[in-house]
Amino acid sequence: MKVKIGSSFLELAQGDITKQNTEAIVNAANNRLAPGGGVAGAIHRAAGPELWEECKGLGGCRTGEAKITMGYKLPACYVIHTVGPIYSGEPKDVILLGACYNSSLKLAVESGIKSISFPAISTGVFGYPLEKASVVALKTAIEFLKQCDGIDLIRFVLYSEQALRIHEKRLNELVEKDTDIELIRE
Ligand code: AR6
Repeated sequence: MKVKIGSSFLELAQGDITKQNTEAIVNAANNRLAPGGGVAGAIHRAAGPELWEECKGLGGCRTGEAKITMGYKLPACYVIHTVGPIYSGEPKDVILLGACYNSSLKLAVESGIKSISFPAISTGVFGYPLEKASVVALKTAIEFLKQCDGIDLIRFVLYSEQALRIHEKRLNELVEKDTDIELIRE
């Protein structure tokens, strides 16, 4: 599914984030920026050991913030590492998850990156329910594209078909409510 917001595109795809050819991919990292399980493990394996070598020198990353590295053996030139909240059910979850998307996109623009792929941050090991996280992710990305024209493409890469369906449902709801979002039929 693909939509247009101003002159930028936002799309949803099912797949593996390590295979994406956008200029940057986003890593759902931990505070140490160490290789872990899930997306982080897959990204570090595909990028090779140099990625961890570079991460070691960055002094970690606070929850909701973002850091950038090279992509090494990945098809993407850059990895933007952001640390999602561990789901608590409190209002701060929404603020911190939104901050992850915002700080990653801001860092991308500052770095001259025009296309970026995101996984569903915090929805694995960190336990954020997909239904709730998808609303925060999509609304934050759409709001960013409306306010800033530095990014041409945001791709959400969902690992499972169920995660893709949830995001499609949410995005369809947003398209219906907001005339600034144009559905692209391919
Ligand atoms: N491509 C795209 N999505 C994926 C992939 C992949 N290759 N692999 C898993 N997912 P998680 P978190 C989905 O746990 O919840 C790590 O150990 C997965 O199905 O990777 O933010 C870190 O080091 C889920 O929907 O990230 C941290 O300690 C989503 O990606 C911690 O886990 C996020 O799952 C971060 O936890």
